[in-house]
Amino acid sequence: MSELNINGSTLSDQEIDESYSANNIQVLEGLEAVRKRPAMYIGDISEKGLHHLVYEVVDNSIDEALAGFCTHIEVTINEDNSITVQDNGRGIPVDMHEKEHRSALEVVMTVLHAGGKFDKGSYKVSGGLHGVGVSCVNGLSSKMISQVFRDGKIYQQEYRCGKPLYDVKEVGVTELRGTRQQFWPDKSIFTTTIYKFDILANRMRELAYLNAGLRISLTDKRLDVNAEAGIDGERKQTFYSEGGLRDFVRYIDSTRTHLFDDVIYLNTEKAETPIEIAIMYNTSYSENIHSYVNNINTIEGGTHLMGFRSALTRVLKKYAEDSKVIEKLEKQKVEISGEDFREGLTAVISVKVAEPQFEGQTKTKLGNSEVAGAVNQAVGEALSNYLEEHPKEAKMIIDKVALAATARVAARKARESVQRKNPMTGGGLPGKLADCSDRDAANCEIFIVEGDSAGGSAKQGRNRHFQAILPIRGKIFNVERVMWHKAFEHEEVNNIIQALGVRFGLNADDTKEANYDKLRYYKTIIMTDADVDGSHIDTLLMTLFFRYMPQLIRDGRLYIATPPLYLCTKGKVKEYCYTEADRMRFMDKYGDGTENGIHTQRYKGLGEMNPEQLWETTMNPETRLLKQVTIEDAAEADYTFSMLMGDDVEPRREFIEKNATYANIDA
Ligand code: 0RA
Repeated sequence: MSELNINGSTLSDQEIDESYSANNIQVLEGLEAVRKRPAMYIGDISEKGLHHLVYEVVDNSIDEALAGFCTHIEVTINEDNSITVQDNGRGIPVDMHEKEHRSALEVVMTVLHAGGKFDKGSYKVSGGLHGVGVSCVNGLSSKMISQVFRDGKIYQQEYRCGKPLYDVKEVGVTELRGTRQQFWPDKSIFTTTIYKFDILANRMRELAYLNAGLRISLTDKRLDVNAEAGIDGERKQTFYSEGGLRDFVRYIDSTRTHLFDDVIYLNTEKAETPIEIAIMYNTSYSENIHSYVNNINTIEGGTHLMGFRSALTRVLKKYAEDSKVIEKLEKQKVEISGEDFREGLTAVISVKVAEPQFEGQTKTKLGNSEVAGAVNQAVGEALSNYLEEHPKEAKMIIDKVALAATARVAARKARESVQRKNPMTGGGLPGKLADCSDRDAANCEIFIVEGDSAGGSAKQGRNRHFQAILPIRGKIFNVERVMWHKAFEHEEVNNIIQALGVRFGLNADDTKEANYDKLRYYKTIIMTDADVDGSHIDTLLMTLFFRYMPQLIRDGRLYIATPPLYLCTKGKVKEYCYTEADRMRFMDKYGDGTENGIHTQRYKGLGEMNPEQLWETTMNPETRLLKQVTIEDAAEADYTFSMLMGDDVEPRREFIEKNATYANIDA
């Protein structure tokens, strides 16, 4: 057993345990449960769960900001991959807790769900996706140190795996005010304990937009990690937004062409529900609504979104009627549907709900029925006012709605005539598809393969029982730049959709939702060359899935195959290397420092491998490496896709320069 050094005296783990009272042991059992079933509390124990620890701790500081006492939160990734979160709030109370006979700080840190117990005045609105509180983080950390700066003093308590090492004590004086938490995620619990700057930065940016006026800084002190990202010394980014959601929609839409420059904005309270909404119209054809409840991204939507949509439709419909646009459309036998009002709309909706009921598969769907009415009313008022005061912009919106309706009806007619000629409904599969024999989708996977020749190798190399191959010709077209229905006129896109068995536009109200009831494969695997063109095709395909079949990504069914970059040979030893680092390791292991003696074959294309090699390296489930595509942050993904695929060249070039993996080897 390890020994711990506290204040110069050395205590064994056993002594630490024994120095605690009976009522403490009960608490320890609480955190033991967290350690036994971590995934139940923080979702998972992979990279995602690891980063959620930071969000839990930051959420406590956000609550203090929402209560009006904290303006600045500093998050630091330390050199040893521990995390420090420091705020300038009132500091967690340290006085004796009457019932528990110990410091309030200790209760907060060691009792599950004790987070907001002392704060009777204001309700706790944040609390993370899982809302488990900081004690959970403590339980999942091999070490944690809490410091409170209050009344000129520094108070401190330290923990191992959630167990306090000593009572809260004074350790010094300070002029600061606030709370400082440092934790070391337990290596025996998490599959990785290496933090990623970009993942934390995305969430901190989002939080800064969602909480106008709050400054959040993120510092990475790991010099080696920074050097790899091409940064000399410490890396620091500060997130601050004066305009809140107004700035957020501008950020999301920054690489799209605006229909007009205004942001339609409201910030109000209805039925004791704070509601903040920002809306922008752009010339694209997609609808992008990002909704939040208590700073949590509600990807499954819910009552707040329903209220928003119904107010938007109601107000715009009324405006279209009053301006005789509807009459004109009716003469052309075009009826407007709800979705027409949302084409080219980007919106962020943020509500704060005292007792949120989260429903749905991922518990990210708001269920509180009273919120629908509140949002409906707030949006109705604000939007009517805006349209009344801005007739020029109002006309632009209505013209766009009319165009969307006309195009949608024309597209449906075209689609119906195609369907009649070539009935898809009877299971007509694309001619290029080499299907698998198993009919149970749960067992099956489809490879979308770049190029006919690689497609040929894949067909020969595959296990035809459960692996289907669909070759596609080079670059599919960019769905980000065209009206929604245009994609269906494109042969390669149609082949993919038909092969997958996903259906569109079959709902009664002709909505854009895809229907996955007849999905034919549980895994869709994109397989392209390991070069710049291959990456481009990956991106085009991911754009298609993100914009048209996002549920497939959310369900974890989209993957990218990883063909090896090199085959390294030294005598009889052969190794496939999937990264530059793999190759360096091989060199270190087998080289004599000069690279002579070692043979390196660089695979640029899938076609350079024979069917057996392709199976062995890239397709065999036993040995292959698949990258799962995820949407951790929908707003950021929205921004990234519109930036990568949109009209603006400069941000795209910067992004590629920063993220290119192939640049150095293909140069
Ligand atoms: C409850 C009451 C008070 C402060 C806090 C909670 C508090 C909690 C956290 C967690 C991270 N940072 C925090 N800052 C403050 C203060 C009550 C009082 O001083 O009257």
